[in-house]
Amino acid sequence: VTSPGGTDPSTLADGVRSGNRRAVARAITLVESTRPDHRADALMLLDALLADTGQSIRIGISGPPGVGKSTFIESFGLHLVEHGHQLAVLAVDPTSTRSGGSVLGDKTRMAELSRHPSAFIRPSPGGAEVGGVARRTREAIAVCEASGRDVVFVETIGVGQSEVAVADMVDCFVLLVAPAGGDELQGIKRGVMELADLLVVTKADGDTAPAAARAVADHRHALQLIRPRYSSWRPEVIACSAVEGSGIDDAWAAITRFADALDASGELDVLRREQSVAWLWSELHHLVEDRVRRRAAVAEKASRLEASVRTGDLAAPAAAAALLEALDAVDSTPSVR
Ligand SMILES: Nc1nc2c(ncn2[C@@H]2O[C@H](COP(=O)(O)OP(=O)(O)OP(=O)(O)O)[C@@H](O)[C@H]2O)c(=O)[nH]1
Ligand SMILES: [Mg+2]
Repeated sequence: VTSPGGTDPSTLADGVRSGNRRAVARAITLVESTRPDHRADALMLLDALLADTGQSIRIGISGPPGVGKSTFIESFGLHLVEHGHQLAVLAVDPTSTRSGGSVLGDKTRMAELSRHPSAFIRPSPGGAEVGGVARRTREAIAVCEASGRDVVFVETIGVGQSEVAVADMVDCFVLLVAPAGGDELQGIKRGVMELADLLVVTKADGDTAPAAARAVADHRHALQLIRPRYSSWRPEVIACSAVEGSGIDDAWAAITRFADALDASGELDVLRREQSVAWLWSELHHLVEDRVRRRAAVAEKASRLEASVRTGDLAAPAAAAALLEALDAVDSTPSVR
């Protein structure tokens, strides 16, 4: 049995655990593969790595296009690796929907970080929808942790459901916001604000410094109206200039305080357990969906039912129940192949 790199899963697991970059890259390619035989290998790999996962701090980084995510990750990331951390940067966006380009397209903005031996940067796999990319990102996090990374960034563009998907797989969700307040603040969806454990106002330098200071005050005020997600942590707002390097250490200090507070209260443990259970169910959901698509007869029925649901001729729950029945029928028929 061989994986995309021509290595069997247990050898690949050894390579990952030893921190070998090529092994890590190949392991992530394996978990991202949609081929059923690769999937079997990926499950063996993940099982072999399980005992070595969970020890990193997982940080989600989100924000609207152009807010300064890539620049922040470069400067924050360099700060961390210079302080001895082993960093991984993963992205959750379907590259096709990105205006500014994927993490890979950002190599110029993350030039120094991407060359640093203590940083591992992995672009988002292209072509897939958010759900599919998020599904594999959890597994990529596990691979990175097993390879000895103690800080994992998961970057997502702040435009859709991807924030929720990312917030569901990280410990700390950092939302980057532009140096603008007042009415413009309304532009940030309340639902996204509610996910944030830390708000970072970017570009707190030069001409935009005064606006950044006002934005900090406005966001602090706005956050008071939001019910905190944890009893041990109230979301904080800081200002930061990736260009001047100011606020970068504040960001790390806030994240470590967050992690310590949640750890002490036991909420971090609860969060991760709940995330694992949610992962189980979302994976099962995907597996059933995969199965529907792979059984030609059922897939055909699925597109017909989908059309009826779309036109309003059939209710979605009825269509779903009919598909599950069709799947059962196919699966209980002895295969001719
Ligand atoms: N003055 C100033 N400009 C910044 C700062 N951070 C980013 N910028 C500028 O803002 C622009 C967008 O920065 P990016 O880091 O590419 O933003 P992004 O959020 O990654 O953008 P997308 O990948 O397109 O979503 C660039 O022109 C940066 O040079 C900062 O701290 N200060
Ligand atoms: Mg970017």
